[in-house]
Amino acid sequence: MDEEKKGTVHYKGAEGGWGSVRGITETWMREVDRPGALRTLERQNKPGGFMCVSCAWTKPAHPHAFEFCENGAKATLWDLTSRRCTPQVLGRHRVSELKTWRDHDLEQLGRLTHPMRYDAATDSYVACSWQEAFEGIGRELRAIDPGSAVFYTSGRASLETAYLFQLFARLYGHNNLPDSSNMCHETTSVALKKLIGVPVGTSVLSDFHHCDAIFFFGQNTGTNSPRMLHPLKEAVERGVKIVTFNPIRERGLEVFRDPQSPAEMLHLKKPTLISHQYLQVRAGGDIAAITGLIKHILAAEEKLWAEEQRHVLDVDFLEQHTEGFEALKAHVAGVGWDAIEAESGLSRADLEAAAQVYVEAKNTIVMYGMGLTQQVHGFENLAMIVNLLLLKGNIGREGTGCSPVRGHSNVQGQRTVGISEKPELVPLDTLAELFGFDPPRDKGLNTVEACEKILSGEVKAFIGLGGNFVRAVPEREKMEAAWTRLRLTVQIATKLNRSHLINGQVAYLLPCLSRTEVDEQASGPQTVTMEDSLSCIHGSVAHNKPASEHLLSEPAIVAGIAKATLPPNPKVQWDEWVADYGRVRDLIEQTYPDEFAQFNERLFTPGGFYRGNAARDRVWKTESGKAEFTVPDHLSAAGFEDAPGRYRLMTLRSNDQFNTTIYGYSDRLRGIEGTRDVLLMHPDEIAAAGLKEGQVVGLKTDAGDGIHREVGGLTVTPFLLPRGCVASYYPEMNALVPLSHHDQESKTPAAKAVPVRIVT
Ligand SMILES: Nc1nc2c(c(=O)[nH]1)N[C@H]1C(S)=C(S)[C@@H](COP(=O)(O)OP(=O)(O)OC[C@H]3O[C@@H](n4cnc5c(=O)[nH]c(N)nc54)[C@H](O)[C@@H]3O)O[C@H]1N2
Ligand SMILES: Nc1nc2c(c(=O)[nH]1)N[C@H]1C(S)=C(S)[C@@H](COP(=O)(O)OP(=O)(O)OC[C@H]3O[C@@H](n4cnc5c(=O)[nH]c(N)nc54)[C@H](O)[C@@H]3O)O[C@H]1N2
Ligand SMILES: [Mo]
Repeated sequence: MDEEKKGTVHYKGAEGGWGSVRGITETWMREVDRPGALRTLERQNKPGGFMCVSCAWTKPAHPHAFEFCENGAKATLWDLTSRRCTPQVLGRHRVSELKTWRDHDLEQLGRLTHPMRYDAATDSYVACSWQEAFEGIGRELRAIDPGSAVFYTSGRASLETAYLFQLFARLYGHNNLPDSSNMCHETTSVALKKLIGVPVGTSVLSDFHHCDAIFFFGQNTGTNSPRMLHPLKEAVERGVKIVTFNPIRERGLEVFRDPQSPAEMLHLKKPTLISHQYLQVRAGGDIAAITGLIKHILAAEEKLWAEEQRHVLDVDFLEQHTEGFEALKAHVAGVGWDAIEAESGLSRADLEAAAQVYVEAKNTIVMYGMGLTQQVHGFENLAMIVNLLLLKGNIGREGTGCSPVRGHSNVQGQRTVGISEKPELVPLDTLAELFGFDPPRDKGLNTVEACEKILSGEVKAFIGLGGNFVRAVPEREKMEAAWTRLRLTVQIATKLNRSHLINGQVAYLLPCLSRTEVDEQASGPQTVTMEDSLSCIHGSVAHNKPASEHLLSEPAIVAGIAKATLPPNPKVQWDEWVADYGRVRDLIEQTYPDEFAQFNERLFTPGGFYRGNAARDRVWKTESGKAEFTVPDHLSAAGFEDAPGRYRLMTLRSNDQFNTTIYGYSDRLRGIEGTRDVLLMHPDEIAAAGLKEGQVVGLKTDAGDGIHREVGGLTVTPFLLPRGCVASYYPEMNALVPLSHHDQESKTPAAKAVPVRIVT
């Protein structure tokens, strides 16, 4: 990035293009001295290759030559790094010293190579054998009440691993299975399940070929799911209108230069304009914005009916398939445009223009991400999306659908195969029969509840299957303090992160294979599987040599701990399952026969095999048996009042990170370089607050709960945000998020509108 663009407002180049290619090569040069790296990237997201470890966007049946994006490549190369975090390397530093390092520098130590145990006497990690680790963990788990243990999953582990992990938890005796999705799309799982009867989206890839409009809320495609830009670009070229609601003008949703197109790369052809209309809604303003859209749609319906006796709405669908339309209609009529404009920050004219796109489109897809789910009234955000779609029968018809854009590459699939704290979502009777035991039937802990019970001291043991729990959750200071009071902490990981430095009294760090590495077991090299955002299941085959000969696969680690913990059970054959993951897939098929029929035969179906979706077939597995309209109780999703000096803080991902993994310090598409310690603010608001560009300030939480939470060292940086909104980066800002600040229904932490004040 040019010197003059440092820390400034907006990057002018398109998403994709040479910038993304340079992003890839820079990481590659830094991280990998292996010649095979490019071959590895060629295999990414292809049949017979491995499925990207980055986002969950679907993998098409006819992939591009390079079916990966800048950030998928970075994620792969991050795993392929030549650096090694051996016990010798780690042993050079006390854990208390490592705690002062930045996230980026911790992971830069490289791939973990040996199982290790924390030695409190020397405040350092020491190597141990796998057997010692398993026996030590088993001993601790046997000594406590199973209900006081928490087994966390980050969304990267395969279906096979996830299935074994949930089975272990239930055989041991709890449903405490929080997942990264509890901080992410749990709002989706709860809201869509209640309103349309399925916990996942209803669109499939071919719908993108048949839609006329796409409404896009709170998702940053250019950074977080760049491969999705291809179908979006193709849609735009077909004349599809994309309407985007986002407080930030995200580059990837404005223009896209296709790295697969030589003409676009050489600037012979103009890059594609993605959004037809771009509405910079205020953080938390989407309920109001959609209320405005619906107001216009209902007015258009009245007008068309009066003038031509024709409908805008799909009245047959409303009649046959939905419940609660009249109540919504009455509610919307009662909300004034002034209130809508004030809360959404958008003008009536703009909202009417956007609504008119919806009125005119035969088929519409709505896509959304964290901007909607991570809000105190996130459930109501999604209920408004469902309301909008139902008006014109835009669910369960070709070219339509509700399409949440998922995060981690297998986060949706883990829930499909039983990682859930909610017993009603898991076929416990089938598990009981298959494995001859009495599974726990009480509700387990989700992420926020697990945090509450860690704070209260009721949780004694934590096993993390990947992820960086302590760094990803809200209420950092208290959580880190409480963490050290746990009796046992076990982290299964590829690279060192902050959660590995805040240890319980007994702590193990267990290194595993990454998805690109050959997983050799007794029956030969193994395949693993994942489910993408569009409910398609793919086999993933690795080709690389493991980063260390001491690594075990995730299934082998889970089985190792389980065997050391549980009494023998003839129906539970950990060794046989680990020897051949095909047998685990047989178990998944037996547990979920409708979704996973002939699982092993269908592993390599091009484009994955679709596991089906009742709402797509207009079968509504809801309480009423119909798709449900909802009258929202709030006009703001933020969950707190505006007040002088109080801002809505959005915690953002940069283009150079994957969640808590910080690749570098370049948020290229937003033009922010060299630092993450920024406070983004509109120039007018900088002036109004009496601040100056470049001034270093702090933020403190303004939640009125008497708890002091503050982060300092943030450079005021002008950025075009809506009124009353400021932004900075996740995970640094998690210290400001109160644990109680979460979606009311699903308990997803509300990280996209946190009440803060500026401290000078
Ligand atoms: N490269 C890369 N890829 C990733 C990840 C990563 O960190 N790096 N993370 C993965 C994971 S786990 C997930 S969950 C996804 C996350 O992907 P996203 O869902 O895109 O999540 P965020 O990056 O948090 O950004 C959310 C977007 O919402 C906007 N926004 C904030 N508040 C509001 C609001 O109130 N209303 C609206 N309409 N918009 C709002 C922000 O400006 C931002 O553009 O990406 C996945 N893919
Ligand atoms: N303020 C704020 N907080 C947020 C969010 C936000 O937008 N704002 N987003 C939330 C969201 S959407 C999510 S999903 C969570 C993310 O929370 P997590 O999923 O817990 O965190 P990650 O950063 O994805 O985890 C990274 C670590 O996973 C390990 N890892 C990587 N690959 C593998 C593997 O193949 N196997 C194993 N076993 N380990 C591996 C590495 O050690 C790496 O350090 O954070 C949430 N927290
Ligand atoms: Mo996520």
